[in-house]
Amino acid sequence: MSRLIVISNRVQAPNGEGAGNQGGLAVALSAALRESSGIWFGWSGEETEVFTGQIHFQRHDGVATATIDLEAQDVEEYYNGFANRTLWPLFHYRIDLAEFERGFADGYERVNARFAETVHPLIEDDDLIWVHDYHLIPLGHELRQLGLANRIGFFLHIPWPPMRLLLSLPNHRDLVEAMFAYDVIGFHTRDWLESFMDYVRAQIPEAVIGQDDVVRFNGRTIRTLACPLGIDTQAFRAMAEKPIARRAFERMRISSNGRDMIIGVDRLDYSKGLQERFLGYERFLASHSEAYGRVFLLQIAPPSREDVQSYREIRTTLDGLSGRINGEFADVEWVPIRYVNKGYPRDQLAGIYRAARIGLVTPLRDGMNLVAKEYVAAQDPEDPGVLILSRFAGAAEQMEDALLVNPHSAEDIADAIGQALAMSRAERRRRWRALMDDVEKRDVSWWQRQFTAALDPPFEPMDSGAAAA
Ligand code: GDG
Repeated sequence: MSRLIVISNRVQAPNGEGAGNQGGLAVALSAALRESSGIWFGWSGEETEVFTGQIHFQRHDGVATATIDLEAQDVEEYYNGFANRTLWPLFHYRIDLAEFERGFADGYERVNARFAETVHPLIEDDDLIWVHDYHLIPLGHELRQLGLANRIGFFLHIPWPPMRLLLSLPNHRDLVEAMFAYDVIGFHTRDWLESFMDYVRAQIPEAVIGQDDVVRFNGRTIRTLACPLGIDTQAFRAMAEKPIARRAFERMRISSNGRDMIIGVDRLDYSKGLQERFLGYERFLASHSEAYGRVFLLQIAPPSREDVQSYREIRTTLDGLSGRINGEFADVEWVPIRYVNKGYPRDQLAGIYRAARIGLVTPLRDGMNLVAKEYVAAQDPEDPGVLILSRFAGAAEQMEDALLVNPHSAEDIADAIGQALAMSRAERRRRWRALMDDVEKRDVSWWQRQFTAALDPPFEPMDSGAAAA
């Protein structure tokens, strides 16, 4: 078995919080790393005066990690800059928020080169390399420049934008061409994969797109695939049954006081459609006076990326909007929105999800969205809640039994809330079963196996050109 080297911006190795209390991705990657005696490499999250390339080796719960510190300028240009102010908005179709600065692009290139130079000596001949996400798109190319011949895969956790949007990125072709250094490129959905292929077809005519989504370029063969990330379903279900989750469930039931709870859980990020969600809920209240005092929305929104201006702005907007809606509809015994700007431990979240009649997951654009899957996994099979899900989340491709909505339409959201509250138990159970079957089948281990099997195929697919010769 080849050793696996996982490379991502930040390392999320086990933190000793106990089974299930760790995000599914960290659990699955940690399991694969343990099994192959691999290493997880990334940025420590710390800053240093001058970049030294010094690696901090640690071991967490049997997982070896290797981290490096970055200079303040690296963090500003690579992380807050190109990753979070250029690529994140652009790839989430928010060209209005994307900032294009040469300094950001230079910092991005510099840090990717630093990652490559630092990790390179750790890599042995038979290792499989698995690079994650938009922070590190050119890393494979940087590693090839250093002469690395190993199999290298890349998985993108966010959407791939439509070609016409990507054209607004200076040097867009360099970014995409660099991806041909990988052997495997994975996306969550067919949609994102097809947008990638559209770009390649139109902008890189030298690349040949063959059958089964294979791209040939400059003598290299790159396999692309749609491989939806799942959650650690079993662990999450087990966690929802544990005493801490049960206590959180009971506390929510008591504090709900017989009212139906609608739950939203999202990082405070403009891609999550929180403003539009609040407006949709407001529309529901405005047209359903019978719901006054009988329903409330609990929105948990831990702040993120507070160094970036657009994230500070969304916080101000939501403070104002939740205040306005509460001011308009609340009475002395009822507040329609509980808006909470902090995070909760996963086991408590599981209990809170279970207590909610509706899971309201309405991102404007999302690579996948794991909250939708967690909400489903936490439900009581006898009396499950209803998932309302944005059509524009990658998860919608697999979750057609949710109530799918256009997150930009307040009317759509309002109608879906009304429909969910009125839904019979039989229909709730039917929809939940269908959703849960897939959440169980395509869980995070399934995803990890699919990707690593593509990266490390049991035999090389026969090249038709070579076979003819
Ligand atoms: C990116 C892509 C893709 C949230 N609040 C708390 C908390 N969370 C956890 C959730 C969930 C995770 O964070 C969020 O995952 P999402 O998938 O919903 O969204 P992003 O963070 O934007 O992730 C996304 C994902 O990468 C994986 O590929 O699905 O499309 O944008 O697990 O539960 N966890 C805790 N407390 C909180 O308050 N403990």
